[in-house]
Amino acid sequence: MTSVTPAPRRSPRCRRRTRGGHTEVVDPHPPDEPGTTMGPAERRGVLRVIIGFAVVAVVLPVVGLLVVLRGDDPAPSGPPELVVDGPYVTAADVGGVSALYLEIANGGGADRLVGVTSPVAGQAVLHATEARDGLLLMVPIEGLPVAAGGATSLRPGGAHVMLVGLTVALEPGDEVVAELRFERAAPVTVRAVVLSPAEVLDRIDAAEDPRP
Ligand SMILES: [Cu+2]
Repeated sequence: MTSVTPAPRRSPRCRRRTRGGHTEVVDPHPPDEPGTTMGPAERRGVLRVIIGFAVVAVVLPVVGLLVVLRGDDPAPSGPPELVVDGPYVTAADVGGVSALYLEIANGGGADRLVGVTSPVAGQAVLHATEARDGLLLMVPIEGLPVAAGGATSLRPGGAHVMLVGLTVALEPGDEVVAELRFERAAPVTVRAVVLSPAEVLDRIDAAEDPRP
């Protein structure tokens, strides 16, 4: 009798791979995973990829939409929230002219400095400084914007409040009261210290070269 030994059956999905010069058969069906071509680790890997794509496909457009709706640097709206800091004036003789400098920070909506009064001056005028033909000229301005979420500086060489017709001499160390009026915010009363010309120069140097 001739016995025929049947060839070992092999799953149709078996693959061959060559490793180190010999060929081995790889059965993609683990015994406990009938009908699937992936083991638990592979499935977790695929799931991670799918979840990753879902995050990219869903989350990124939502974030992008929020950025578009809010803008890159969203400015606060609503009422202005002003904080006036560091007010000072220059020393001057009675009848003379002085300048008021300060910083206005705004944590709220846009506003505008529209006027200043002070009991030590016959008139307080908002001035800007402009360069014309190589000269720095002071120019009266109607108002000074204080941007939403921004800050406005009144400083030597820039915008300032000109105190004209001083009713008293302003001596270094004295204090001058002034009231700032805004388009939207309530008036702000400041107490500005009188600085000598040398002290003003020190302030300018400190502002240009801030050190802790
Ligand atoms: Cu001026």
